[in-house]
Amino acid sequence: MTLTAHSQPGARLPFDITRIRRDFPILKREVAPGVGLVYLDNAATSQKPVQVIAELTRFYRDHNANIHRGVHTLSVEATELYEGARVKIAAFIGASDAREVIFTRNTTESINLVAHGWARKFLQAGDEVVVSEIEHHSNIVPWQMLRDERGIVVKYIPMLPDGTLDLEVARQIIGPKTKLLSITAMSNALGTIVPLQEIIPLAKAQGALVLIDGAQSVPHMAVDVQALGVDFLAFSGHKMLGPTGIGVLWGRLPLLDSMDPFMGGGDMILSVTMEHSTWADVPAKFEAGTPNIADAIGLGAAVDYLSALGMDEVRRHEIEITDYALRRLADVPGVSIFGPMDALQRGGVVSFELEGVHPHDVGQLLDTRGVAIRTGHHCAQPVMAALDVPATARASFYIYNTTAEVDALASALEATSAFFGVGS
Ligand code: 7TS
Repeated sequence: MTLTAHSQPGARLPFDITRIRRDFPILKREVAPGVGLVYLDNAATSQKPVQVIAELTRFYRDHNANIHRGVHTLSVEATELYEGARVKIAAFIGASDAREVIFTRNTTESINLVAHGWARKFLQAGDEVVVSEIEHHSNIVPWQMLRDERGIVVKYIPMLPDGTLDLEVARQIIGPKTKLLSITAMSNALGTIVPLQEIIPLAKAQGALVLIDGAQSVPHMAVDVQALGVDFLAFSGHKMLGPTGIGVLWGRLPLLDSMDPFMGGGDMILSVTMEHSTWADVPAKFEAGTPNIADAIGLGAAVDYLSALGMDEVRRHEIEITDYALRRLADVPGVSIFGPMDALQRGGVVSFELEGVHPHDVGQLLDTRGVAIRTGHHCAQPVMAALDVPATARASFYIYNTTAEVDALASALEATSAFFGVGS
């Protein structure tokens, strides 16, 4: 298929998508002879631009050394690059102090770090952690584990049939026993954007802390931790053009100072005797062992790339392409779309089912036409239970996706529908 920026007459995407696509060599590959790739699985992981790939290569080729421990030139350079990435990431999310940025492996590890370092230390039996029904498993399971270990109570803000949250119930369950509201900014399974500005004050009014799972928001829209007034933000580098194996936990400095380390070892101590040890200051306290130096630096390059585009432009592009996809897919016979139908209420994620065809079959048939989507429960089984489906098919968009690719998805679905005789 020929990829043009705009297949629809009059549809104008706000930035130069042809130029953006040139930065992602993988988008030119074929998945089979003559079958071009249409990559619509960005909620799982994004592709990487040449700028990020080059930064990784440059690091290993010219600067590779361990950090924080050598006086030699390479070690000093590697340390400067690693700490420089921390500063870039802090600015990207509006943090006032780069020490508030802790490098982890991913969102999952960031949330677990709060569960271990903060909740385990400060929560007691009967204390309540409020999450929602639309969370990714990584923001459910750590709290259930702590419930089983410590007797805390996990409460859920329920999902309404349209995939939005029931704010009436939120008002009832967030109360004086709530110590933490841990909530996603955007559902990975349905795309629902959670109205944080309405929910955060409910927790703050009770003196509770707020953790935002930003795995799906930080890559796709401007996120400012000061403006949000939250306490923790967790996100993954690999969903925002960065490498795999690098993530971030941002937390308010006094809170991070008060927390216990998650892991003990090198680089996180101030002093060690045979009797006891004392901890280094934040962020080193939470970065035991040799960290993922190269990938942190790669994430810094990804943040440079996104900042140059402008996160408001990124969001505008995704609203446009999601709006187009919602309208285009609604016209395909047998397709039902889950989640809010307003592109302003959802990120670039469209979850759907094709009547009478298992989502895995949909995914496989689409793959024969080069269209990569995810099928399954999306690590959000409570959402599937609420929808009363075993799985959905999910297309998810990013900065390099075009309306032509949405057309490719729609025609592949039409072919699938015809193949299975849907509606006949
Ligand atoms: N939270 C949300 C909202 C997510 O979408 C994901 C990953 C995670 C947490 C966990 O991120 P990780 O980097 O620690 O794995 N979501 C998906 C997805 O939708 N398909 O694959 C991974």
